[in-house]
Amino acid sequence: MTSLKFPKNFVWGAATSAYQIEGAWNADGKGLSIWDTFSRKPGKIVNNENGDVTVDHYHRYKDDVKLMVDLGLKAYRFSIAWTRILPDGRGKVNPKGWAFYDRLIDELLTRNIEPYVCLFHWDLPQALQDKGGWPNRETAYAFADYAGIVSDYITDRVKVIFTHNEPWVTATLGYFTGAHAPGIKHPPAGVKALHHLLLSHGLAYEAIRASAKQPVKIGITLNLNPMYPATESKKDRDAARRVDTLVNRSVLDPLLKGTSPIQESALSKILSGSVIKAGDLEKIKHVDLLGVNYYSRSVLKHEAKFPLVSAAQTFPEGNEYSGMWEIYPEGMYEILMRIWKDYQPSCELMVTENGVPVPDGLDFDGRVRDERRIRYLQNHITQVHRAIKDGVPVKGYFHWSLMDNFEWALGYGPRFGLVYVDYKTLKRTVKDSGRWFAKVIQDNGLKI
Ligand code: GCO
Repeated sequence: MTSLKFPKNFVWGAATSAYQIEGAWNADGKGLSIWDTFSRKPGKIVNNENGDVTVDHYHRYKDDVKLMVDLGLKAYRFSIAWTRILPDGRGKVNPKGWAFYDRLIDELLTRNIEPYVCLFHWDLPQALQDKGGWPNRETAYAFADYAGIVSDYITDRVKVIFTHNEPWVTATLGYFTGAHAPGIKHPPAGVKALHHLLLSHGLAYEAIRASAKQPVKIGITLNLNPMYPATESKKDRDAARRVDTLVNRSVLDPLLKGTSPIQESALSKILSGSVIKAGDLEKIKHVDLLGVNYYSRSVLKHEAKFPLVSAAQTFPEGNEYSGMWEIYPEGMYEILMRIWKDYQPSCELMVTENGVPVPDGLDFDGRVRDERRIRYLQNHITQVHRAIKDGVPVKGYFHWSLMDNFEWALGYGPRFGLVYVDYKTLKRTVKDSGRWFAKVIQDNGLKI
């Protein structure tokens, strides 16, 4: 047995997002978001489920913070629903909506859990979508205003703010493939959305800096996915490289280097003119803390029938898969090393999401024996440790998710939590993986 120790003050946490856990979709003056609207359209979500109630965190937040205490979490990453603060995206603040986050932040701090606040986890105000949503450049300015308002409220107590969670997913699934809200299938809209999301990060960075009451770290969280060729052929290697540009470099380059790979990629062909205006890239390149969400890798082969990328994903036999993705722990190490080597970032790095869906259930004795998740965590956390040992100063690790919740278009099927939720009674039960993770936190390390 080897004992792996993590650096002193390593931040162990868990993550959630507003629409996935809060429920209370129209409580206390909250406005409609694109997920409220989208989930009402028949056929968009598995079983036509929605987040109206989900796990009712809005009313049960005190109990949920107690669960975080039981797990020994040092930090909790959650998102603010824009429509609770500004029901129409702009204009007057809704004091009752703000009061919820005010209470939550106080509760966390009383319990010595550091709040890591994310401003946007996909729930755009419907009123802004009605004006064009993220493909409309104006939305970036609305976001910056909202960021400044929230920063003014929370920075007396909050020290870390993420602007966005996975802008690539917001843009691509929301506007390019339409699998997520607002369900638009228009590739040029997806490309524009991504640029405006990144621009909004830069504008929000300035707005937060201007209104913050103390020095705060301003970050962004990215879904990063190492791309591998299915074979060593030049065609497959080129296919993997193209997809890497679209998924990883399209966000990393602007944020960490101030350049954009869009012009050199196939995406430029579908745009008439450039969406990137003079000065934009300069604005985007400000990050104090880069959050890496790592779940899986993709294996790609050349496939001419897909026009933009000429690539298709393959699922090699013999590899391990969960209900959603391949399980590939080494990818965690590889993505962290790659960021470190290719970009030499001056910002801090953290893993802000990592986890696996497991079809968990309560055993007759009331326990949830989710050995597969324990194994997943053990293998991935080991890879984080390996990256630290090899010189990447990773500052923290957040598990996705604190508790089972609404998994977007997949509804309540996939369970990602350390805490099991019975969706009928909303009773919470800490899973075996939760106890295992609590021990890792307590020991600041693990034995393998
Ligand atoms: C994401 C989101 C989460 C998901 C999780 C599992 O990374 O897609 O941040 O909201 O629920 O990743 O798919």
